[in-house]
Amino acid sequence: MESPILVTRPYLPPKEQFDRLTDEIWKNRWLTNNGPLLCRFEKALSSYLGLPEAALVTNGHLALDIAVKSLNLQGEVITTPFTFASTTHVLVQNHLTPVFCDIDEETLTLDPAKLEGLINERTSAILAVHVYGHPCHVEEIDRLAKKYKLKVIYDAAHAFGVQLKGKSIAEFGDVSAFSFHATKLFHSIEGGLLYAEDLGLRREFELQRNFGIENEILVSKTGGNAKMNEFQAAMGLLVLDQIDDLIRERERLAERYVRNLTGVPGIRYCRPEAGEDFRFNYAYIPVRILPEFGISRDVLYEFLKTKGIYTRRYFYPLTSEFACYKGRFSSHLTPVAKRVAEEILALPIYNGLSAEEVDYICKNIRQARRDRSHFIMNV
Ligand code: T4K
Repeated sequence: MESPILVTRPYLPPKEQFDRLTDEIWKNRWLTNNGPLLCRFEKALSSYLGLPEAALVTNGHLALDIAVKSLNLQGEVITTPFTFASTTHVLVQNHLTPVFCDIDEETLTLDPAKLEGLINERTSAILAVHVYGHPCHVEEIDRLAKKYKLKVIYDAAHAFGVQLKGKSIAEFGDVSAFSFHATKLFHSIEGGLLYAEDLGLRREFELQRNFGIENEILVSKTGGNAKMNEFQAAMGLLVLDQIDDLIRERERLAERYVRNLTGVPGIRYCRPEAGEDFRFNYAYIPVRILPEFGISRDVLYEFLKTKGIYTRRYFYPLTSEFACYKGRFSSHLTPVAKRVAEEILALPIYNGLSAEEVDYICKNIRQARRDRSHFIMNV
């Protein structure tokens, strides 16, 4: 392959379409602060997701930050260490204590069987992640949250377009927070979205994203700045127009990976079972490199780089093992997450990745397996 294959590339709409919307921005002379494109984007998104209204913000991290602040959480929050930095940092930055719960082998989301034992009088919430767009065990989490009067936030950064039981994934828990970062299936350059069924929380999101300002003379909260600008909204509107086609294209690429890698010993593709009332988004292609593969995940990762294939170890290390948290948490308490983090490899998937490139990636994975004794001798 001539150019390197990266784990992801942003989808870009035709430039003329973006130019048309930037012409509108020039005409309106309105760049941010609840502009007309932002309002249009918010309406279009709510309608696409089947939600009464949803609040756009600058990015996914600030969506989580506003979720945490709006729920007035205290003490401990049960969460997963198998995630991106943002999920754990948002708790620590808000003076909350993350309590790490292990994940289950199938979905790689919080294992509800391990959750109840971590709840105590200091627990105020569960912050779960629909990692790779795999829905969490929402019913069990809901049952425990009701039993112990806990709030539930879903980090839905990867889950745009996912539906469960005929509803948007956003409709589970007290608050769902999405990321629309450029590397995501659906993006607005940078961006985030918050949804809550509760009207009071929705009002709170509006205040939190704009300094707590109610009107010119009334500031009722100490909120920050998490406003989305008009250029982000323009990009988001155009990507939204294509989203169903983008998901279908990814589904075809995912099926090609499955066909190519089925039967390769030691490769386990992690994705939820398709069901009648479940719509997946194919945001990532996470595979686990198991001992039967014959070489480790890291050796495969380095080998693929020599072939111009840049996979990523999402999510390694566990957030509980980050240098900034040294000595604070023990990853031995989450053994499944620890093992999965050492085996996981996110393979390239993005709109515009060709079938031939998928074949090339899989051919090299199969070759690494065939030549495994060579790697072992060279360690
Ligand atoms: N919660 C979870 C569970 C998350 O995964 C994330 C973000 C968040 C919360 C927070 O949401 P945001 O505040 O970010 O909206 C990337 C993304 O930056 C990050 O949004 C994402 N998760 C994470 C899983 O992936 P990095 O550090 O891996 O990004 P980077 O720059 O290495 O890019 C990845 C690949 O994409 C590279 O191969 C280059 C390519 N790329 C990247 C950009 C930005 C392009 O080809 N074009 C581009 O414009 O974090």
